[in-house]
Amino acid sequence: MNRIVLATRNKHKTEEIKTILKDLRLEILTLNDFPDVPVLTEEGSTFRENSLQKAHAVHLYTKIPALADDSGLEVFFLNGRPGVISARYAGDGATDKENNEKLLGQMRGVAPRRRGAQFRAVLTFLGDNGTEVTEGICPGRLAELPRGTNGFGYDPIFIPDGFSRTYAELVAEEKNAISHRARALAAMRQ
Ligand code: ITT
Repeated sequence: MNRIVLATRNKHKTEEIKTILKDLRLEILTLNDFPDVPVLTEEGSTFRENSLQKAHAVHLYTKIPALADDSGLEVFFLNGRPGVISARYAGDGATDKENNEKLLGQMRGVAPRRRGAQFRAVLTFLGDNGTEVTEGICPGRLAELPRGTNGFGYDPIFIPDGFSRTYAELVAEEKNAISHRARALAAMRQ
């Protein structure tokens, strides 16, 4: 069976990617299988740069085809922030709750029609035959208050288009049918 390694330390991403790819005959390893891989630094100014960097670093170390995901939430009212710094918006080591609170605080009083946002995921697959990069976007808007307990990150405050529930109120199958990550993975399958 072919093997790939996911170049992420985010267990929620890992779970989503494994679920979405479960029909493929593929052994999916994670960085838990390679405890000595150095911490991946993210110094790029774009999702694409960071995604490439993570895939390269892990492939170099493991010699196994690597799949990296760099992703984040882009809020139009904030000119695309938090964007590439989504994971550490409220500071290094910030919790999801702190990031959500900072963002909702900045959006307090902003009218519903100006709360548009999108999630973006840029995936890099780096294998023996070269590099593939794909992108997926899920458009939506920010909620006024957090709702729901599923998922991770900004899920409780993001309402995808076509829904009145937040990502965190969707069950995994619903999120995985429409998410930015699922769309980028669908493109990667091609
Ligand atoms: P790796 O770099 O190890 O993959 P990370 O969590 O640091 O893990 P990123 O730098 O790509 O990954 O940051 C992504 C952040 O964007 C993540 O921590 C969340 O805050 C947010 N995010 C991305 N996808 C999300 C999703 O599906 N739901 C909620 N938040 C998401």
